[in-house]
Amino acid sequence: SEVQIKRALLSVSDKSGLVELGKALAQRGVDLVSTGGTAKALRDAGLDVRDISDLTGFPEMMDGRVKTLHPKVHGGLLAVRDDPAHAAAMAEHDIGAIDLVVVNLYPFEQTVAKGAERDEVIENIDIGGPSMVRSSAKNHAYVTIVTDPADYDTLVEEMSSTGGATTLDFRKRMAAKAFAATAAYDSAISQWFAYADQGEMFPASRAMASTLVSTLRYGENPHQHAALYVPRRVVAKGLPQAEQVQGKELSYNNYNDANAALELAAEFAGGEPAVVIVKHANPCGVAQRPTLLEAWEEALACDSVSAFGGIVATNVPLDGPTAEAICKIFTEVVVAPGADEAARAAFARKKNLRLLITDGLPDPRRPGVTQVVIAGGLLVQTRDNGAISEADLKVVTEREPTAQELKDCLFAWTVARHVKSNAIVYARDGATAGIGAGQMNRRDSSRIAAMKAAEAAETYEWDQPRTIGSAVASDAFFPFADGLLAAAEAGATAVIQPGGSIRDDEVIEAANKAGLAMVFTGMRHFRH
Ligand code: 93A
Repeated sequence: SEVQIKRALLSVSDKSGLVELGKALAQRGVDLVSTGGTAKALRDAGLDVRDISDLTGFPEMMDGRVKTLHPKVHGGLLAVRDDPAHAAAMAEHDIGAIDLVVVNLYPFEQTVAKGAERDEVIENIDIGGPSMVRSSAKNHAYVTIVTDPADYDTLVEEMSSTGGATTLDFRKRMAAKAFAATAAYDSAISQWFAYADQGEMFPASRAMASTLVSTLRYGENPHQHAALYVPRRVVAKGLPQAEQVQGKELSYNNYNDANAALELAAEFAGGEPAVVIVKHANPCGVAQRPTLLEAWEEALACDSVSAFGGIVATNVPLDGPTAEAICKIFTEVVVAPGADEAARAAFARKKNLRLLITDGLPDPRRPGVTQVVIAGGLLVQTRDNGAISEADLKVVTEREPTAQELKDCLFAWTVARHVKSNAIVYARDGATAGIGAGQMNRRDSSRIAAMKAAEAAETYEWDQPRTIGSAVASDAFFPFADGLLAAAEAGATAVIQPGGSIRDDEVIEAANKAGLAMVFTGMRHFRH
């Protein structure tokens, strides 16, 4: 099963390692044949090489589009040498066998990545190269295909140990790698065709091609298997890049929840200290205050029952007093862009608490894609990185929101986009007062949020729930007035929502009657 290498066809865009390989082959007396640029590189290094036009009897033409697409090439690659009929065809048409093919392709992905114009991208779709790769890989019983410069050394070693041949085992391995390379190449091309007009999606979805970081003990449930991957191109640093200072290994659910907390904390990057407490991927308390300790206490007060066993993220480095306070309740994970000595010392007493220090905060507005596997398919979409500013808000009620109401509206809105739909978030003075998540109708979410606020008032012995005088955010429009009225009943005085329901008029009228101030964002933030 060893095949002696007598003739090699070299045609490479990435010319690294080419000359060394050429020399090694020449030393073994291999007949070298090459395409234009590759032949020139070999000749410049003083090697004897034949032009492909010599072999085909045709010049390289049409700007190089047709160089190696010729029966003299593909006959030499595809012939079953032990088959008398194939051997006869070779003889009849004067086709010489090619034993080794060294090819790497036009740099399609690199051309896209550098932002080239459409014509240049199209020109970098390699046709002749993949054809040779596939012909040789198919016929690996006789032909050796090498597509990766990293394998040149192995090839030379293989030939040294066999007296200038390759083994079937080696050819098989290289063929498998070759088909993987052409498959990846074509998939990059097909994605570009699908997304070329959507700019950001192509590089982001290519970035999803991932590398394994570690397997996890189990998935969402103990009978499920799980692993953590990172994309080949990291767009935003997050948990996989964080330093775990202490605590047990993170579980699948820990990663999922801690990420939800981190992504929401990141919304407050550069602002006053903020604390996010997450349970089951939903925030159960969020607050922003002049000090981190105050922010923690306010966030905790929103739903101290749910905060038990929660995940905490902050937008600023942790300090000692905050760490001491967090340690008072059972916390699974704490994520922050830093922690001072006092904070680290406080957490060190809680052996099981997982403390993660991130390298900054991920940009919430970064491009990217999310994906969901469905039966028989894969749903891919761009990230929900849309954002509104105060200028985009449209006041739709008779009463304008006060400056404080507007501030609370925007805070509630920021939190709401991180809450599973249907999302209702009450906020007052930069802290959530009640969060209703994941209900199948908006009215139930409203009620749950108000109920949480009432429970908090009871726990903390406040005279009234913090929904009184709050702003309420809804991730999607109120389809009926009832959800809005439930919020008014709970004491909200301002409302922020996308608007766009066919019953907007009814909803606005109800808001006016209840004396509410309401703003429309024009942007929906479903999170299912
Ligand atoms: O333009 S092609 O699709 N048509 C061809 O016939 C062909 N033959 C080789 N591209 C072709 N190639 C590619 O040219 C190879 O895959 C390689 O990437 C490149 C090497 O060209 P040169 O030797 O001129 O640098």
